[in-house]
Order: sequence, then C-alpha cells, then structure tokens
Amino acid sequence: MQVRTFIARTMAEALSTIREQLGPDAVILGSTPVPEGVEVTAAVDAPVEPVPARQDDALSDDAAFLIRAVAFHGAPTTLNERICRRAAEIDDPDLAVSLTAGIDDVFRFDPIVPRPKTSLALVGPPGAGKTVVAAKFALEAALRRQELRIATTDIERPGGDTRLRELAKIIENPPVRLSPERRFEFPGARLIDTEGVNPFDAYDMARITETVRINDAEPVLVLPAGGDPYEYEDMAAAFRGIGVRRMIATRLDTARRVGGLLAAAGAGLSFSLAGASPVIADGLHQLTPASLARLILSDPDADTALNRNRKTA
Ligand SMILES: Nc1nc2c(ncn2[C@@H]2O[C@H](COP(=O)(O)OP(=O)(O)O)[C@@H](O)[C@H]2O)c(=O)[nH]1
Ligand SMILES: [Mg+2]
Repeated sequence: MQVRTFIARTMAEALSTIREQLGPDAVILGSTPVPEGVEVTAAVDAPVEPVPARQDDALSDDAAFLIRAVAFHGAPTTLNERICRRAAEIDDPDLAVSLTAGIDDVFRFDPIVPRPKTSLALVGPPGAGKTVVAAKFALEAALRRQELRIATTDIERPGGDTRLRELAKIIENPPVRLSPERRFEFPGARLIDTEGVNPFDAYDMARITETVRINDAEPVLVLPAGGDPYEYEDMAAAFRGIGVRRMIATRLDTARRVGGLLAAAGAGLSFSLAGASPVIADGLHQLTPASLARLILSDPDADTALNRNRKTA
C-alpha cells in the first residue's frame, strides 16, 4: 500500500490531484485543516470499502469523499446508503451540512434531560462505562444543584461500585447499594447503575428487566464506540426487547470508528448523550446530528468537540 499526503487550497483541489497522481482507486484516509487549506492523506492498493453504486453519472469529488468518510466507519452498507442518498439530495457545498441532513433523516436523537421525577436505569454489557456515566450524571446534578439520588445494583462483584463511592465522597451523595430485585425508594429523581449483563443470556435479561420494572425506570443502554456493527445490531435488538429506547455512547475518545453505534441506532435506538473520557469531571455531551456528522467527516486521529479528550484519556 502506498500512502501519501497532499496539501491543497480546497478539498476539491486535493481530490483532483490525488486522482491525477494515485489514480481512480485512491482511498482517502483522512483530512485535516492546515493554514494552506487542507491536508489529505490518501492511499492506493488498499482494499476499498464498499461504496454505494450510482449508475446514472459519475460521482462528484465531494460525493466520493463523503461516501468514503461514511464507509470508513464500517456501519452496515444499507445504512450507509440511506445516509449518503439523503446527503446527496441536500448537496450543500458544505459536506457537514449534507451529512447532518442524512444522519438526521436516518437516525433518531432524543436528548436525556433529568427532571425532578426522572427514574433511569443504566444498562449494558460489562465494562461499557455505565458506572462512569452514573458518576458523571451525579456530578453534573450536584453542580447544577439538582437533586439526583444514585443507587447501584452492582454489589456482588468486588469493586463494582468503587468509583461511584469515591465520587460520592466528593459530592456527598453516597450511592445506595440495592439488591437487583428491590425497589429504590426515593421520591425525587433517581438513577440506578446496574451490573453488566450479557444481552444474549435469558437469565441476565430477566434479572435486569425485573430491576427496571420494580423501579418504574427507563432503561437506557450504555454502549462504547468501537464495537462490531453486526454484534451491536443484535445487541440493540435484544435491549429493545426489554424496553430500551435510548442509548448513551461512551469511549468516543478511544475509538476511531462509530459504525457500531450507527448500527445500534439503525436497529432502532435513539442517540442521546455521549461520553468521551474516563474522567468524571469531563462530563457528558448531547449528541446531535451535526456533531455526529462532524465526527464522521473528521480525520479519525484529529480532535473534534466530541473526542477532544482523547489526548488525555
Ligand atoms: N477512555 C475512556 N474510558 C472510559 C470511558 N467511559 C468509561 N471508561 C473506562 O472504561 C472502564 C469501564 O468503565 P465502567 O464505568 O466501570 O463500566 P461498567 O462496567 O459499564 O460500569 C473503566 O476503566 C472506565 O474508566 C470513556 O468515555 N472513555
Ligand atoms: Mg459498573
């Protein structure tokens, strides 16, 4: 594989030089703004990602760039096609605008704003970042002087609630240790951090369903970026089966690809918040079509608003 970097005034110029010098099979690996314009890294002889075919006419340089940028993330091809088709309809000179429209068209976004009566249960596979998300919610509530009591059902595994307890010392909001089959009695806003489950294990799912039911809680899936898209599609279906509608993405700082998250969203889960740092004080971000579009179009190794913590992670 031959990898080369090109600097040009505009993306269109860079793409035409790349085509000229590396041929029509060149793959764009990433781009980053530089004082002279834009720096684009391209390669030839690399396996080319599947590209949605258009028979009618040749793709414009921008359209080709957009398709490659989306394909890089590895979401199922049918999803990529839907996103790119809508983006092509918009055909704004600013690719981010077109892609925002494509993302907005294909996925649902449903922000989580804790209210005085909110009852949420963070569910997901082990190690997804549930406890860090719970701690971030607790800290943000404390900073806004909102009441939010936290409970954890991760009480059997040694250290399951260690981080929450450490944080609780600082914000004076100790988490309640809750048996998975007991109700968390509290009249105000409640958040339950749960033990990790295997979504394909009927016993695990029955147990978590009971925790959710007893607490009249909304189960919210916590899912780290970087996972396998087809695995995440299955996972999303399994969690939808127990009433999950929204997900919180984590580890956007360490993953280069968000195709797994796109696949989970394509399987019917709404995007809401995102975490991009293990540091609790870094908090959570609301995920929007525009921020996701910028992330997808960005150089996977560059910082964006969503993953700028990667250097310190
Ligand atoms: N880099 C990074 N690490 C994270 C993030 N969220 C969680 N982690 C780390 O991932 C590991 C598992 O997180 P934890 O909250 O305990 O996961 P849980 O098992 O779902 O409760 C811990 O080492 C966390 O510090 C994130 O957004 N970025
Ligand atoms: Mg945990």
